[in-house]
Amino acid sequence: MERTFIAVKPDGVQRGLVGEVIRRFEAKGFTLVGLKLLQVSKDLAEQHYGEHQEKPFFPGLVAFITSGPVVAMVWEGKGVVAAARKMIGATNPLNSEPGTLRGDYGIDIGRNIIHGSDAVETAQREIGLWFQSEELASWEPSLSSWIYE
Ligand code: DAT
Ligand code: MG
Repeated sequence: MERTFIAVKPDGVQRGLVGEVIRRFEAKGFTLVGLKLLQVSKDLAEQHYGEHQEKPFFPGLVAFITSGPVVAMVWEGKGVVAAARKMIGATNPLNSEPGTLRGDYGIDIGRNIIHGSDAVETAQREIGLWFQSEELASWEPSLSSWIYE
C-alpha cells in the first residue's frame, strides 16, 4: 500500500484546522498510520525543505515551519500521494480550487496550511525523515471492504 507524508503547518495548527485535515483524509477512506505533534528543529526543517535551499524564500520558509507546533502524519491508501496533493490544492492558495484545503482556508503562499509529499519517492524520504519505523502502525481498518472493491 502507498503511503504519504502530510504535515499541518504552524498556521494550520494555530487556526484549529488539525481536526478538519484529519476529517477530510478519514472521510476519503485513507488510513492514518502515524501521527504526532512536534516543535520542528532548524535541522529537520532544512532537511525537509532541502530542495529549496537556493531559493530566496528558503530562510523565511524554515523560520515559519519552526515557529510553532506542526502536526505530522502518515496516511496510507491506494494512490494516496497524488490524491493528497489534489485534496491539498495548488501551492499558492489564491490559485487553489475551492474544495481543496488551501483553496478553502488559505490566501498567502507562505501561510498555505499544509504540506503533502509530491511523489512516491519523496514520500518515502520524508516519512523516514520525520518518523521512526516504530512510530508507524500497520493495520487494516475493518471498513476496508466498503472502500476498496
Ligand atoms: P508545495 O508545498 O505545494 O509542495 P513547494 O514544494 O514548491 O510547494 O514549496 C514548498 C513551500 O515553500 C510552499 O508550500 C510554500 C513555500 N513557497 C513555495 N514557493 C514560494 C514562493 N515563491 N514564495 C514564498 N514561499 C514559497
Ligand atoms: Mg513541495
